[in-house]
Amino acid sequence: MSQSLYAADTTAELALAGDLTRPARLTVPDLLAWPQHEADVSFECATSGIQHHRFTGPLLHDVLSAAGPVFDPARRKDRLRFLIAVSGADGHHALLSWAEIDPDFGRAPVLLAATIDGTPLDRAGAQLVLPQDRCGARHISGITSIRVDGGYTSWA
Ligand SMILES: Nc1nc2c(c(=O)[nH]1)N[C@H]1C(S)=C(S)[C@@H](COP(=O)(O)O)O[C@H]1N2
Ligand SMILES: [Mo]
Repeated sequence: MSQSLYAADTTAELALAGDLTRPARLTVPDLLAWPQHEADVSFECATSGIQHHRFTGPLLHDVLSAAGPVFDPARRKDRLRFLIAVSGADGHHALLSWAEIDPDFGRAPVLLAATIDGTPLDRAGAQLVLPQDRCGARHISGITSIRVDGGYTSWA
């Protein structure tokens, strides 16, 4: 295999899928097209103790909003039934609610990080960064898919 093919094969890509008008496949270089934010985070891991990292990348809210979630953006209540499912290449996954990252509700400054400690994540893939989390478990690395799901409409 040539070097160029090898390089292409190892550039990680993530799928934005689900209830979106503009589903997309994004690489880490694609994430640099959005306004970049920086977060210095400390989190605790049950197995490896306290970790410190500096991440940069766009806000998850900016990237998902650009993909056009199928709610009426003018109606705040319409957004409350939406979930965001984030999955890593190893199958690790977590759910966020849309309201958690929405500026009108939880306003969590969650990043879709493109660099960690100054190193681009082009090959490893984007990483979820939740500066508000005490525990590291939701800092999902090697993200392969983010699914937006507004199907939770069945409560009475
Ligand atoms: N893809 C993936 N991301 C993951 C995990 C995992 O198992 N798979 N573990 C999480 C947990 S439990 C912690 S504490 C942090 C660890 O971050 P570190 O590798 O910088 O210590 O990654 C999180 N992200
Ligand atoms: Mo952990």
